[in-house]
Amino acid sequence: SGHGVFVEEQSLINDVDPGTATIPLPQSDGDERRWSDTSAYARKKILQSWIQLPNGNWELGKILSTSGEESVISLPEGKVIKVISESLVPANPDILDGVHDLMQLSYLNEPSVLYNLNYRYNQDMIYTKAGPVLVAVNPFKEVPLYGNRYIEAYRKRSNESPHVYAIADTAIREMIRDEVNQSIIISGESGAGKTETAKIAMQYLAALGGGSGIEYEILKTNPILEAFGNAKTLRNDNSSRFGKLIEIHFSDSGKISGAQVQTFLLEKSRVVQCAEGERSYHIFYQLCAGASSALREKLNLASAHEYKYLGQSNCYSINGVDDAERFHTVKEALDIVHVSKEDQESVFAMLAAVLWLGNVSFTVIDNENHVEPVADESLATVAKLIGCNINDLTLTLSKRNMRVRNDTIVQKLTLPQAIDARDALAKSIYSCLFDWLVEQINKSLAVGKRRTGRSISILDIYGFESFDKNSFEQFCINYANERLQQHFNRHLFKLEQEEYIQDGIDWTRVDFEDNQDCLSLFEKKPLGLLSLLDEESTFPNGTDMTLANKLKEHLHSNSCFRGDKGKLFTVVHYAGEVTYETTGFLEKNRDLLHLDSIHLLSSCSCLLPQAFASSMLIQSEKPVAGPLYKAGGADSQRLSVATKFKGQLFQLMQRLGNTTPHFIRCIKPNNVQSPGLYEQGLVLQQLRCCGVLEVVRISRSGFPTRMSHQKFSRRYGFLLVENIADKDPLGVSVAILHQFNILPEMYQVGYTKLFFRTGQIGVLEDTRNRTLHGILRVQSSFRGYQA
Ligand code: AD9
Ligand code: MG
Repeated sequence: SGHGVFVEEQSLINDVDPGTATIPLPQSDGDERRWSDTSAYARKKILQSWIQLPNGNWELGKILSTSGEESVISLPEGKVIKVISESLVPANPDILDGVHDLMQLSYLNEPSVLYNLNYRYNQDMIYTKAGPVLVAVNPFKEVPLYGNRYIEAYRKRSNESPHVYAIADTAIREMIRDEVNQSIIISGESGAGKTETAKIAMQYLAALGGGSGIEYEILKTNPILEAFGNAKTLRNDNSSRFGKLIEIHFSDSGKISGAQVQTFLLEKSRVVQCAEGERSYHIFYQLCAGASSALREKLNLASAHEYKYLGQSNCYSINGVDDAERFHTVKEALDIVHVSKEDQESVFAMLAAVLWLGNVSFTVIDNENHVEPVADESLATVAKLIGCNINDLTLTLSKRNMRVRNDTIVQKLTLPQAIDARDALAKSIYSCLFDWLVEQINKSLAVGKRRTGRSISILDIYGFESFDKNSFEQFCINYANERLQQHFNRHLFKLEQEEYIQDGIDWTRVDFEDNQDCLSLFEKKPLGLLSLLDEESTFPNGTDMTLANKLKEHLHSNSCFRGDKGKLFTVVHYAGEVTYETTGFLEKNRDLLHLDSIHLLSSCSCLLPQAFASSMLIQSEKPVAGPLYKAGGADSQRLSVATKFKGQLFQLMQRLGNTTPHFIRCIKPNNVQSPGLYEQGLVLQQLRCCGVLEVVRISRSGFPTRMSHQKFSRRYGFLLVENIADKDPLGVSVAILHQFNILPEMYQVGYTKLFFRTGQIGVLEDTRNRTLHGILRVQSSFRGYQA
C-alpha cells in the first residue's frame, strides 16, 4: 500500500483521466498499521484526508470520491490526485484546528499531530499538551508569553493555554495538596529549548515561592553554570555540556527555603579539543574579553586568540553575544551566591592556568624521542598560577612514576604521552573547578537546611542522540535516556489506568511497550554492555578492538544488540537504532589522571589545586560497590566513568521515583536556529524519539476520546430522531450511540464520561456538520426566496 497516482494539474473536479502522468508516492514505512485507524466504516464518512507527498511531507486534501480501492482527492492549489484508499490517513474536522491538547483530536495520527503543532506554532502558541505531557516547540525568537502578567494569569488560573507556567503551577499545587515531592522532567535534543524551559519554570517557582530572597540566588545559578558548563556547538550557540538536576526546597508555608544542584557528566574533552566552528566553555572567552587590566596583569592573561586550546576551532565569538559584558554578569552572580572575591580570583587563576597549559610545548631531549616541556612563558605562568615549583611541573609533564611490585620505576615520556599528560591535567583542573563551583553554590543555597518541607526538582538533561558517528558520550547519554523513558512509560501507563478505574469502566490491560530489554542489555551483570566495558577497561592490554570483539562474542544473541563490522556495534534503542564506534571507549571510561599529576596539585601552595587533589584522592580511595581498577600503567585506582554515571543515574531514578513527575518535551522545529521555520520531518522524528507519539499510542490502545455526558448530549442531541425530553444526559448519550449504530466495542460508558476509540467522534462530528450545513443551506435559500 502507500502508492498513489498523481494527476497533472486539473481544475478541481470529478472526472479524472487515468491516462495522465503518474508519480509514485513514498513507500509506506509500516506505520500505517499504527496510525491509520480507518476502519472501512470510518473511511466512508471522512471528508478530508492526509496525503503524503513524494518529499515525505503531508498535505491536506478533500476527498472528492471513493470508488472501490481508489479515491480521488483534491489538494490545495487545484491539484487533483488519485490514491489507493488504504493509504489515506483521515484528517480532523476544522473545529479541531489548533486544539490545546492533542488528545482532543478525533483522529490521532502523525500528520494530524504535526499539523496541530504547526497550526499553533504559526500563532506563537508554542506550547501544546499531549495528554499529561507538555510539548514545547522552540520559537527561536522572543515570544510574548512570559513575565509578571503571565505569571499572575497562570497563578489565578485565568489563562488556560498550555504553558510551562501551568506545569510549574500544577507542581506547586500538587506538592501542597498531596504532600508529595514533585519533579519537572525536561528532555529534547540539543537546541530544542530544555535549558530555557528550565529557567522559565524556575522563574515561576521563584515568583510564587519567593520572599526570603533565596529565590534570587537560585536564579543566579543559571548564568554561572552556563558560563562554565555551556559552549557554542554547531547545533546550539548555548549548548549545555552537562546534565543538571536542581531541587528547590519549600517550607511548610510554601515558600522557597533553599535548593540543591546536582550535575551529571560534564564533557571534559571540550577543554582541550573542539570541532571547527564550535567553542570551548563560554567562561574562557568571557575572561579573556572582560577581565580588568589589574586581573589581566595578575594572571598574565592574553587575548583568546593567543591560546592554542581556544584557537583550534577557529571560532572566538558568538553572534549577538558580548563576552565581556557576560563576564560581569557572571562575577555579579558569583557575588550573589557568596563566592568571595578572593575565591573568584582563584577561580580565574585556574582558568588562566588551563589556557596556559595548552600553550606548553615540548622539545626532544634524547635520541629515544623522550621529551621535556619547553621552559617558556607558558610553563612559568602555569607554575605561578597553580602555585607549584617549575621543576615539579616539568617533571610531571616529562616523566611518570610507575610502581612495579614494590619498586618504583621512572618512565620518560614521548611526545604523544607528554601531550596526553598535559591535556589530562588541564581537563582535570577544569572539571574539578566545575565541581568545586557547584559545591560552593550548594553551600550558599543550603540556607533552609532543615529538610522538613517539600521539594520540586527540575531535570534538564541531554536528550537522545544519534549522529553519523556515535562514541562513548552518546553511549552514556542514550543509556540515561533509556532509563528516563522507562520512568516516563510507567508513569503514563499508571495514569491511564487510574482514569479508567476512576470512571468505573471495564478495562482489560492494554499492552504497552516497555524498554526493559534494552536496559537489561546495558545493565546485566556480568554480561551486559556496562560490565563488559568495565572489565575490558581493567585489562592493560585491552583496546577498542578487543572491546568490540568481546561485546560481539557475548551479546550477539541479544535482540537489542547487533555486532557490526570492526569496531562498530548497534543498539536498538526505544527511539531507534544507534550504531556506536568503540574508538576511545576504554580511555574515556578509564579517565585516568596519573598519580604524579595528583601529587603535583597537592603540593601546590594555592588552595584550589590542593582541594582538587584531595577530592580526586578521596574519589579513588572510596570503598565502592563497582569495580575499581588499575589500568594503563597508572597508579590511581578509580571508579570507571560509566559505573560512576550508572550510580548517579540510579540515585537520580530513586529520587525521581519518590516524586510526582511532570514531563516537558522540547522540540526543535529546524536545524538552523531560525524563527518561523517548521520542518515536518524533523519534528516528526523528535516526536517519535521523545515519546510524544508513544503517549498518543498508549492512549490509542485504550479509549482516548473522552467527553462528559453533558457535553456529548448537548452537542449531538439535536441529531436524535426520537423524543428525548424526558432523558438525562446519560440517557441521551446512550440514545445517540444507538441511533448511529456505534459498535459496542468502540465505546465505554463511564460514570461521568463516554470513552471512545479513536475516530469515533470524528464520524459523529462529520454527521453533525453535514446536518448543520444542510440546515444552513435550506435557511439561506429560504431567505433568498423571500428577497
Ligand atoms: V542543549 O541540549 O543544552 O544543546 P537545549 O538546552 O535544549 O540545548 P536551549 O534551551 O539552550 O536548548 O535553547 C536553544 C536556543 O533556543 C536558546 O538559546 C534560545 O535562543 C532559543 N529558545 C529556546 N527556548 C526559547 C523560548 N521559550 N523563547 C525564546 C527560545 N527562545
Ligand atoms: Mg541546554
